[in-house]
Amino acid sequence: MTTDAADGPLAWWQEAVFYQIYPRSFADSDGDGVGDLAGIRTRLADLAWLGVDALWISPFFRSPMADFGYDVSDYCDVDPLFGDLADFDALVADAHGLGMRVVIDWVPNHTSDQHPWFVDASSSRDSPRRDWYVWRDPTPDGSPPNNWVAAFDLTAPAWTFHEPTGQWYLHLFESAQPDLNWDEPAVEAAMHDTLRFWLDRGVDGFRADVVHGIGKDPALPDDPPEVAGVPHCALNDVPVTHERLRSIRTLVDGYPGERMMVGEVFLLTTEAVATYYGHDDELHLAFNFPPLFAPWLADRWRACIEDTQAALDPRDAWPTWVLSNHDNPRHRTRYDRAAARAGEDAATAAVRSGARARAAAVLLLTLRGTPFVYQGDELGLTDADVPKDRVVDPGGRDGCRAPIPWDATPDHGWPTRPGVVPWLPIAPGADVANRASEAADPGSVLHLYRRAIALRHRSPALSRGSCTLRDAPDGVLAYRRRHGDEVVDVLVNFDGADVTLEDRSLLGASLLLDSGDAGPPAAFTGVLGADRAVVLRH
Ligand code: ISL
Repeated sequence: MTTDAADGPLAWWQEAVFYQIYPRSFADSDGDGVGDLAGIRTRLADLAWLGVDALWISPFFRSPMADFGYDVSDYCDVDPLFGDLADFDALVADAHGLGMRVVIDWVPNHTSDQHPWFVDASSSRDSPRRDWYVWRDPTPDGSPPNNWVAAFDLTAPAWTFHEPTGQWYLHLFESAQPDLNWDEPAVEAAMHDTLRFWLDRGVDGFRADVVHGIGKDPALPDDPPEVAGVPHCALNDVPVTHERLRSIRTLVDGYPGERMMVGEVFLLTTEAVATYYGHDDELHLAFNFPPLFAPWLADRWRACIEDTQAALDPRDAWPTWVLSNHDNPRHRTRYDRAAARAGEDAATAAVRSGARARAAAVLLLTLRGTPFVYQGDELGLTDADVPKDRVVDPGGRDGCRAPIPWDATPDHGWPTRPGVVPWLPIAPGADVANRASEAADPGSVLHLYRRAIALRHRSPALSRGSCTLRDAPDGVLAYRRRHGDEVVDVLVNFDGADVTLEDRSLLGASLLLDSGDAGPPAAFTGVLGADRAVVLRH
């Protein structure tokens, strides 16, 4: 299967490499053990050095932090924990000065229960804002209005009974995150205003949280029994959402400078995700979850690429690729855990774990579509081991949210005030796997990311060319990227043994990048090393 090369000019967000910042864990400027906006500013030069083009910053808005910022109590202000609006403006100005765009999170499906809108709505059944949220009367037997399951605790209903006013309210996530009712025009208008607020401040776009949730079937029907136990947020998929996304698209496109929206469409097939691009009139980009959850197996990745081409190409929709984010174990940890379950012993894991993570980096940065690097993956981090008494997230997602180790000092760049420790423990291996040590080592995974990003930027075939899957031996994924006369082959060996390729046409091709090597580019010998990915040019 081939995807045609893009002809006309691409938008910046199609050619960009994005970098996700989880601000609590990125860099701390004031010693309270939680990262902040001023901390991010001190590290922008490091990100420019890495070569990323755009930052997606997870929520820093006012929040009681029941879901670490995904429970917003004021969409138009910075939580004091992270700084203030002046810090944000300075951050955007500095990032722009370094040639990097800034995309911020937008959480339209739900607010915090401390948001003045919900405080008002829950004050009385007669509140003028009552219908800004989804309320239902008690059922005769006292059970919740339907069988929808909330995220995180799959035994918990997506409903909480509000004693003072005698009705249930809907929440696809925690009870502290009531769902907004987008059927109410005032809600849509108020949420549009929050977009304008940040667009006027100069953001380049938004990552829209659970954006497929902003339409609900008004009948609120039970989920079918065959998906019992699946949270409703992974199932909610109704036509009215598309209408709302078209209005949002018109608003965003109405601003100069190619503003954009990448949506988190947490649906579990690429086919369903693709519909949220509309016909170039809904989301500019959508996250595609099957590759994020795919195991490290050549045939599974081949299927992910085929499915993406089949679903997106007919719409001229531009793919995204994500290996890790703040909600899931880092890819290195996921692949290691799967290998351990399959019987990989510790000695083998010590060799293969890092090599797999490096090969995955080359895969991520050579596919057709916009790659998103999650902070710390460029250091080859694994998840932190978070002891039970330090788990703070309702979804248990603490391991991938560990603070970024900046150097080899005992506090790894997180000096804190007396009596304070960083909000989560740092991942293992930080004496070596830290920014400063890796920056000084040309063989580090950090330098591999930097080389891969630079290669992508200077190669039209990689940044915008067509992608054709090719035949390959078992355990190897092969694809050819082409733009004009430039032809680039990518080979990824998912197995722990060397493979001799029968395709002699690749012999002598110049080796542009080798995941296992820091050395100068050489010629390809025809042998693909264990757990390696290579990029070749004819
Ligand atoms: O975290 C998950 C699995 O561990 C997902 O189900 C996740 O809840 C889903 O991708 C939606 O995530 C987004 O919205 C949540 C928030 O907790 C996540 O951090 C955010 O990425 C609610 O706002």
